[in-house]
Amino acid sequence: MTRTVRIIGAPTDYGANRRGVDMGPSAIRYAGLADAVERTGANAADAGDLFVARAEERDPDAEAPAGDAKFLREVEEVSERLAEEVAETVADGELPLALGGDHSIAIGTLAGTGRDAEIGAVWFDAHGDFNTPETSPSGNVHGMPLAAALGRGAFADREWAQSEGLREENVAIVGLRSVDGAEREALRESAVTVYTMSDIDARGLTPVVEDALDVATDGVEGFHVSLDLDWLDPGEAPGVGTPIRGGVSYREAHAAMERVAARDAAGDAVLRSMELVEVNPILDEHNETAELATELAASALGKRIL
Ligand code: EXY
Ligand code: MN
Ligand code: MN
Ligand code: MN
Repeated sequence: MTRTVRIIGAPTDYGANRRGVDMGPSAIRYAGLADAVERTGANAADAGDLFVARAEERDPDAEAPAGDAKFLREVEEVSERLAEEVAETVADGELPLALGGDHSIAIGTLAGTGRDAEIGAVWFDAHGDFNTPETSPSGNVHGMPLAAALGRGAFADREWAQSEGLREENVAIVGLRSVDGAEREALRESAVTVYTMSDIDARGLTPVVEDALDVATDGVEGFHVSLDLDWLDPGEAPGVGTPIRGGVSYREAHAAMERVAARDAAGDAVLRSMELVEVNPILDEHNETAELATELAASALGKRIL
């Protein structure tokens, strides 16, 4: 039976401090996502964009009170809406493909995709996204979604932020190269598996991604792929809000997504959901980061060169 991929836009920048990332869903659609999905043989359905309220006073550079997170209430609203949409999509037997928006949308996708099943996740990112309000140097929630989904720190008291079916043992971060002090300690003592860029340098991309997929599929029903475009080198993906030099190449990113597709096809634990985040079109010359996101999604969904 032909798979239906349901595109869900989450046009939010509440988790970041760079305006423009809320236009990510439009930029990715404009880059031809639906056609790219259909060329993999899947049906593409577009659920449109979630409603995201505009805060009257929106000063993204406003300092968060120490030990707090900026716009957490707004992030909660978006997360709850997105979790509903994702959970319903999965219940309908479709594959949710969420479009950010900053990486705080992962709180909603993971809450939705992990609501009724044990899941794993591969987190492709330059960053750990493992801060909590207490440890964050910026107060920006896009640096916290993985910690939130796993109920770390202050998120232990916030049901809405947690992904019921996700356990640290089934999470693998791939591509880490920028991490904060307390965040590094938290990652070290957690059961999350971290593959840094140094691991990729030493072992090569494919063995690392295969190991990460082993972690994310071990004993679970399905896995989530969270693709932060700042995982790639800024030379390939300039349109991101927090670029960090020394990322993966264009081909390495496609190789990773092709391994995702191969694992999904193997059928033990299927690709249950995916998101493309941190695309900020105003930081781009010719929408190339959105185009890259579209191509990578197609590779993850089974597009082949030959
Ligand atoms: N670790 C820094 C912070 O927490 O503010 C930077 C986080 C950037 C997060 C981007 C989405 O990956
Ligand atoms: Mn439905
Ligand atoms: Mn991220
Ligand atoms: Mn990142």
